[in-house]
Amino acid sequence: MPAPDVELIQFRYSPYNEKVRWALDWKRIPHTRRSLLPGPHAPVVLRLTGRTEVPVLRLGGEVIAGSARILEAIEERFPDPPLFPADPDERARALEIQSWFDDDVGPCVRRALFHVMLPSPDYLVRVFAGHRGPGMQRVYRAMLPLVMPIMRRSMQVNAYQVERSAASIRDGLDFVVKHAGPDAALVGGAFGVADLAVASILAPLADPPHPDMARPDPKPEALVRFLREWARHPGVAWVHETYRRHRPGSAEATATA
Ligand SMILES: N[C@@H](CCC(=O)N[C@@H](CS)C(=O)NCC(=O)O)C(=O)O
Repeated sequence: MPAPDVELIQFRYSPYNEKVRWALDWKRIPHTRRSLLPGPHAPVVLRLTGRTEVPVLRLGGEVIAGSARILEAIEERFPDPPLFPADPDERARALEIQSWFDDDVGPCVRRALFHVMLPSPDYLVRVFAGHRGPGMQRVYRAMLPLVMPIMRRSMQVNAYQVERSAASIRDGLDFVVKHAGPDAALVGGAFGVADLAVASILAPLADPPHPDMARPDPKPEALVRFLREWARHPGVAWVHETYRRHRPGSAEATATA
């Protein structure tokens, strides 16, 4: 059988993109990844989907946007092993948890993270453009002062919103501590879409040692402090445990720029 034509258009290290990487890797689906730079990505993605958000998955002739829709399409096309619970109530519960983390906790985690990373543009270049050559890294570094205010506005990175975000993040972490059952699973006693979604969205707080999510070292002091503060929460230990048990290595076939 020929290898399926699957391409993930993504940002490196991004939690919503991590959901899709994890699903592809967990189902051992050979795929390619095109890692775009935040900012210059906009016209490329706009042409594909009419919006600017990644992840986007090209699956054969289809272009699918949004991590939750992509996971559904992957499950439909590659049902084995199943990521979605077979029981309808458990499935509904898992999708409800995913929506909460996607729509509420995720933006708060991202806002808190960028609050500590935006003052370090050289580090942002290493995070997002570390896979590109030195010339492109210099161009991206020169462009960042133009892109950063747009990022600040779109993610609402300001003192008031950052402060409010901490409570949502804590709610998310408390939830996993309260609801993790056997095998650390949140729904139905076995690893599935809820665990994958929640662990991906919370991963920036945990910095799990997986090549797709462990941001480069050395990290700026503010980021080190941020990780140290959240590391005290037992929900962060759940993220590490879920990565350790269930996050396989990459099924990426060929790295593309
Ligand atoms: N709900 C969307 C959220 C995706 C999202 O927020 N993507 C961010 C990266 S983490 C993005 O593409 N931001 C740039 C933009 O919106 O232009 C999903 O689940 O895919």
